[in-house]
Parts: sequence; C-alpha cells; structure tokens
Amino acid sequence: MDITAAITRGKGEPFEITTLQLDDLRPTEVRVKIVATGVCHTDAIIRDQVYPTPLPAVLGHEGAGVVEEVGSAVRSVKPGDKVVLGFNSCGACRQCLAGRPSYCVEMYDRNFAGTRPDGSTALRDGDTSVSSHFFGQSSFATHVNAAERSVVKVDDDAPLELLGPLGCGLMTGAGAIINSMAVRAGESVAIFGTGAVGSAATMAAAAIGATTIVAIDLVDSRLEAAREFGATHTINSGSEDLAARVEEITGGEGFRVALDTTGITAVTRQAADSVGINGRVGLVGAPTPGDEVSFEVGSSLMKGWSFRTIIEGDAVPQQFIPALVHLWRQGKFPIEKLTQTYPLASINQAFEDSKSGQTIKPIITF
Ligand code: CXF
Ligand code: ZN
Repeated sequence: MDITAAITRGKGEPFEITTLQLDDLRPTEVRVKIVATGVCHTDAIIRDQVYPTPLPAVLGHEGAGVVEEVGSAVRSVKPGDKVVLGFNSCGACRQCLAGRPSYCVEMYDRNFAGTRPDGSTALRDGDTSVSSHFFGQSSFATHVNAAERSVVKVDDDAPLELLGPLGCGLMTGAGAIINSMAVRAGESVAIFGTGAVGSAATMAAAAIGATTIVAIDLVDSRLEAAREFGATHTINSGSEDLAARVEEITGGEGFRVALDTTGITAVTRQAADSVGINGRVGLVGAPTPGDEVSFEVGSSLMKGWSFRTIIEGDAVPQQFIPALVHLWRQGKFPIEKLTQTYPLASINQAFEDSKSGQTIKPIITF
C-alpha cells in the first residue's frame, strides 16, 4: 500500500515528506495506523549517522496509533486496539527470557539494522529499498508494519496523541529511576540533564517519593521547568560550584543516586563524583561509540559505589508503559508538561526545537 512518510535520504539531511510503498504484513507483524509519534534524540543521531543504520530510512520510534490488521501469528492485539510502540527484541535469548529485553542479544539487529530479522525491508521508494523496522516500527509514517514485540496495548480511552513518547524517551527516564536505580522513598537523587529523559526521571523520582531531587543543567529556564516536574533543588553547573552545592544540599553525604542523561563523558564523571557511600550511578545518555570516561577509584574505593549503563530504563514495555499510563492518570507523571505537537509537514522544525531546547518533547501528529 502507499503511505506518507518522512524519509531520511542522506547523512544529516533534512527529513523529506514523500509517498512510499509499504510491504504486505508478515505473520508476526501488526499494521498500525499512526496517530502520533514522538521525536527522540536517537532519531537525530541516526539521521547524522552516529550509528550506521543504512540510509535511506524511515526513522521514528515513539509511535502511537490504532491496529488496522494483524498477521496470522499475532495474539496480543486485534484490529481496533489502541497501541503504543516501543523497542523490539527477540523474545528468545537469555536476556529476553529473564525479563530484560532491552539487553536482548539481538538489540542492535532488531532496532537499528533497518530490516526485518530475515534481512528484508518493508519499505520501497519505487525501485529503491528503504530501511524500515527502526525500533521494530519506523513510525515517521502514516502506517507501519510493526513487530509484535514492539506493540503495547493501552486502554481504549488512552490519549494516543500524547502517549507515543512512553515508547522510548519517557520510559527510559522513568524506568532508570524506578527499575534500574530502584530509587526508594526518602532517597536523594541527582539528575544530570533536563531534556525529555531527565524530565521523566525527575517526575518518576517525585512520583515514587524521593525526597531530595536535584536537577543539574547549564540553562536556568530548563532548571526552573525541572522544579515544576518535581525537582526540590537545582544546580546550574555552568555558573555554580557543583561540588560545593552537592555538599551543601546533601549535608556532605553525597547523593544516594546520580543519573546522567546527557551522555557527555565529562558529565558522567561529575555524576560519579557526586554520590556518597554505596552510591549508585547510572548512564542513560547515548555517547558516541568509542567514548571513554575515567573515574577516580583510589579514594572512592572505600565508598563501594557502583556504575552501570542503562538501556530503555530496563523496562518490559508491555508492563511498564501501562504502569506509566496509570501514573499519568493519577497526575503523577504529567507528560503534557513536556510536549508540543507538530504536523508531519513541520518535522524538521520539531527537530530544531528539540535541539535548541525550545521544546522538551516534540510529538508529530498525523
Ligand atoms: C537508545 C539510545 C541509544 C542506545 C540504544 C537505545 N534508546 C533510545 O533512543
Ligand atoms: Zn529514543
């Protein structure tokens, strides 16, 4: 069938709205009519070829829409269901079987290769094959053939134009706090970076009862916004003495948890330096392949602190996305404070506004 999509033709090139041909549905796929899809930093880094997904490609990995048709082997959804689309995974490897699908042994192939597992692509531009199945979906398009494991059913009255970002950025930030760092009520948490992931992390920390939530960034207006999302303190690490402020806020103890959402290696180091005894440090940003961070381990040895990388907030999307929808309904995860909608024709503006910080989480509507 013919669809309308925003195609990425070459490295760093603007998205172009065009008509493409979408393949027939495979047995394990779900045809979804996309209602809205979020813009995530990862779309920009693929457009810029930091990771080598073959171009031309249709990107987009925070889709939300309505099921139109299901493949013969699909059991989890039916036509008419409302769905949010998350990352894909194989379902059969050791990590998937243990409930850790974001560390699936086929994570790269299922989400970044631009093809189905059999090497085929679902999209064509006339005679030219176009990469599809980005995060099992490629949702900068009116219709997608999504992998079943990317599909998460949500309530019939769920507001699809708002919920797409639960598929990646917001799930990542909230999951990093709730699942990966397992923040407990009363703990102190530092969140480095106030983009969509950092903002979702801030909201989640507040929702689960962290009592000291410190947002750290370079831009005062973003720090003010972070207070609205639940930050109890803010630090402008460009104009303030970070170490002195950490000492003051934590009474010299350091944070229990620090989360770097920037992926900037110097910031990861700052996060590591900010935790106290038994502190936990997490990294959810996407550094460039080959980037290295050095940690002080001589004096800090005695602290027994830990560092880990985090993919997709350690979430099982089919469990965690509905949980976040519940929190949203209770007013504890106010997604709408982060979002701004753009028609598909304005997709390049949406990316510019995301980059400049004008919009925390742009959502493309169809
Ligand atoms: C990505 C970030 C880069 C590594 C894989 C997961 N998450 C979504 O944007
Ligand atoms: Zn993403």
